[in-house]
Amino acid sequence: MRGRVIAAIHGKFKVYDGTSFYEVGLKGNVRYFTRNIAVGDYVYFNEKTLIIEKLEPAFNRLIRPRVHNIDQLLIVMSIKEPDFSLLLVETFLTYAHYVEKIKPVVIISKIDLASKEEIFEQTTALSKLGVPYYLVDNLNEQGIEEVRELLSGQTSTLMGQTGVGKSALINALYPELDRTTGEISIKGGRGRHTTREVILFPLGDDTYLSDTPGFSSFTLPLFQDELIEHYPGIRNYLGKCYFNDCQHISEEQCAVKDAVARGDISTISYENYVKIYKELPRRKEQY
Ligand SMILES: Nc1nc2c(ncn2[C@@H]2O[C@H](COP(=O)(O)OP(=O)(O)OP(=O)(O)O)[C@@H](O)[C@H]2O)c(=O)[nH]1
Ligand SMILES: [Mg+2]
Ligand SMILES: [Zn+2]
Repeated sequence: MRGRVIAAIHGKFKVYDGTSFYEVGLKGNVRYFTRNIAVGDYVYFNEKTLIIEKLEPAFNRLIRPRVHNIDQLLIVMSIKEPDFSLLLVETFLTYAHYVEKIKPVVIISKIDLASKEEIFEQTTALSKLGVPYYLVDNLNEQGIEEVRELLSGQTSTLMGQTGVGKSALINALYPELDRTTGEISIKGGRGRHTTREVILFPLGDDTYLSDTPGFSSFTLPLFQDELIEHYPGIRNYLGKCYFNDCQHISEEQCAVKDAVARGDISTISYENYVKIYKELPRRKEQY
């Protein structure tokens, strides 16, 4: 039998074959499997013994959230509570480009909490980056139909800080899934019903959506000199600077800095790039 892993619980896996659900396990030398199988993987298992026999290679693997074979990354960012952060959106977009074969979209949630002007400021920044975005109010079900259409026939995963409304979005899309959502405490700590596990929901017609735990910080798995290849907006200027190995920080005749001066790249976006660059490790020289 071939099925898709939709949840992983204490070394057991819940698998869906398109019609039924199975709880399958591992036997023998399993270290390879436990280290490699994640939600979203396709596995072959024995229907009688319920033992996984083979793992199909994944076409992509996200480490955080840990989920495999994902077509679309839904980056959820609330306009407020917590505050919108272009820096985080750009970090996630960089990650999506690094992962490969995944299409990122940004979902701005909690639009009921902000004015049109505040929303416009953020959507303008996203347009400049060339990333598609959606606006939703999960509680009053605004913009939900558009997201539902986006999901059709795809495997999508939610990604975002804790409390931005990922589980609430699933509830608005598919009330029958009945996701518990968290109340954010006044101190801005974790919600009481914060999502703890990655879970993939089969929604019919080859459509899958995964809910994931939120996080408060995210570090890119990149060295400094790799950032230019993946950073949204800035990556379009790769190879256009005077110096081949230009990092767009303090070099002369830099196409990126020219683009900032012209307004083609926003100053905020460029400052975010520099900030992230400085926090990444430098690649060790190899001789
Ligand atoms: N005003 C408003 N509140 C929302 C909206 N979406 C979610 N919320 C509230 O925000 C809080 C957090 O929502 P969750 O869906 O639990 O957030 P989450 O992203 O799943 O959080 P984690 O599971 O911790 O990662 C809850 O109190 C929701 O009711 C929205 O569109 N508007
Ligand atoms: Mg949640
Ligand atoms: Zn440059």
